[in-house]
This record gives sequence, C-alpha cells and structure tokens, in this order.
Amino acid sequence: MSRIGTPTRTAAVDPASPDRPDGPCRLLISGRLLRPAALTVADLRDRWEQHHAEVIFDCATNGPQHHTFDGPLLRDVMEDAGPAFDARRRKDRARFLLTVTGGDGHHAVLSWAEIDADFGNAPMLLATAMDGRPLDAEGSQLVVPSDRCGARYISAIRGIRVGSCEEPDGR
Ligand SMILES: Nc1nc2c(c(=O)[nH]1)N[C@H]1C(S)=C(S)[C@@H](COP(=O)(O)O)O[C@H]1N2
Ligand SMILES: [Mo]
Repeated sequence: MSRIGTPTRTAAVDPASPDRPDGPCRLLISGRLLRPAALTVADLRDRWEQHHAEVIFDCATNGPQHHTFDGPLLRDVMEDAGPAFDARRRKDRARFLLTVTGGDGHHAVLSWAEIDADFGNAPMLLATAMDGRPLDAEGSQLVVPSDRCGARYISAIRGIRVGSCEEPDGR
C-alpha cells in the first residue's frame, strides 16, 4: 500500500492490519476462508460466548502449571470465518489444518477434526483472560485442555492460518 499523499501516520495504517502501531494487537485469521478477519482480544470477548477452563499442563522445563482461562471456543470463531470446505461433508472437513502462530514465531498445527463436534470435539479456547487477568495487551492464548503438554498453549497469538493438506502420494 502506498503511503504517498496520506496526511498522517494514523490515516496510512490499514485498520485490518494485524499490528497497528496505534492500536491493540490483532490476531489475523487467514488462508482458505470465506471471511478473513483481524481480531483484537476485545473482539474475542464481545462477539462470542465466553467459556471457562481450569487446566493443568506439564512443561518440560518448568513442570506442572495450573491456570484458569476464559474466552470463546476456537471452533465458534473459526466457523464464523468460514473455512472453504463443504460443511455438509465430513470427509471434506477432515482434510483441513490450522496453523496457530505466536508473536515470537512459535507455532503449532491443529487439525480441523480436533475441534469439530463430529470428530475430536476438543473444547479449545482463544483466551481473553488468564487467571482472571485480561490479555488485551499481549494477545490471546490458545487453550488446549485435552493436551497433557503445554507446548500448544501458544501465547500472544498473531495468526491462525487455515489450509488443506496436500494430496498424499500413492492414492
Ligand atoms: N508464543 C509462545 N507460546 C508458548 C511457548 C512459546 O515458546 N511461545 N511455549 C509453550 C510452552 S512449551 C509451555 S509449557 C507453555 C507455558 O509456558 P510458560 O510457563 O513459559 O508461559 O507456553 C507455551 N506457549
Ligand atoms: Mo513447555
């Protein structure tokens, strides 16, 4: 985007960009979707029903961690973004992947089937608060109550990218 001729820095910033210098950090939902979105933690709190989770996960370096989280279901947020599959066909849904990336580049892959009510039905959250503390400044955190390990509890989420897996060889 050209900034030539724009009067102020604020006016030159795309409101949908994931990290506006003048606003709260945003989570960019992109990829094979009908409705890509750039959401703040306030959006996650205001637009979807909030769920509560009390979890214990194990960290290889720090041992067991106990936390409470509040936030919308990842499934609810992603369904509103409209993954580009035929929702009536379970086999179509079973081919889709989500890559969740934190501000430090740490990322992990989920399958759509893990959160789909017809498959794994895992109640993963996009946290808006941790231990009662709002996450507006640092960004949302992925909550995976069914994971024993903490590695997919990705903090300061900046992106969720939706894709379908490549056609396997030998079919
Ligand atoms: N963005 C980001 N999120 C992350 C990680 C990371 O390196 N970057 N580490 C994960 C790991 S290994 C654990 S155990 C949990 C909890 O880590 P903490 O106790 O250091 O917060 O965060 C997870 N989320
Ligand atoms: Mo960890």
